[in-house]
Amino acid sequence: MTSDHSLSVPAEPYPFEFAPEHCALLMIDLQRDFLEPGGFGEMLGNDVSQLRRVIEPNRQLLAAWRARALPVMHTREGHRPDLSDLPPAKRIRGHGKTSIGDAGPMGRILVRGEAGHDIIPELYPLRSEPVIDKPGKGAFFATDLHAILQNKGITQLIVTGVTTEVCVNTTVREANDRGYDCLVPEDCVGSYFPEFQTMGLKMIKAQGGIFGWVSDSNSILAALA
Ligand code: C5J
Repeated sequence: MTSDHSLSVPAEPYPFEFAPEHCALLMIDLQRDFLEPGGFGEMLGNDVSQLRRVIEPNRQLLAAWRARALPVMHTREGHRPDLSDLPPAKRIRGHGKTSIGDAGPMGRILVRGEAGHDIIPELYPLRSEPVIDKPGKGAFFATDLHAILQNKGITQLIVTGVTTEVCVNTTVREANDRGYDCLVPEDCVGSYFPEFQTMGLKMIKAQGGIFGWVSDSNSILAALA
């Protein structure tokens, strides 16, 4: 796709107008430890089915972006194996028995290079798709994401992934402050907690779209068709 034509997606609080070639699909933290049965998320007592329902709509959106050679980026939350980029406050937060860097069911928890830290096979990045390793919840903090987006002329983002109220919301807020328009398809983002899913989406679209827009994958796919 080479022209700068604009498409319109029905969304809340009002339609999202976007130019596909300037709009990246940004997939947040679709990592094995968060989504897979037997991973760290489930070990903590979370119901991973609440997150796994996002896999199929994300797969369809990813296929559509790839089919049109549009920009796709992925993020992973995690830390260096020596934990030198892990703030002590983050390590001890929650006073759990197991914390970041400890041995978990799929390797050391949230450590780069470990099996659980990697992206689920269903949505695995292509070699051509940048993977942003982020130490925080937001994808812009201590990463080169902003530079990569600027270099590619990207001004709009479709933000998907997990979890809605934590890394998705933080990233949307960071992106909004940097001047990006963000659209969040509600079926492509997930939370272990249904009430946070609802409120996380409401917070984005409230007050005239204070952080962005909310829609769904079918509406985006229909606009692209
Ligand atoms: C993400 C988290 N990815 N909930 N992390 O949301 O700690």
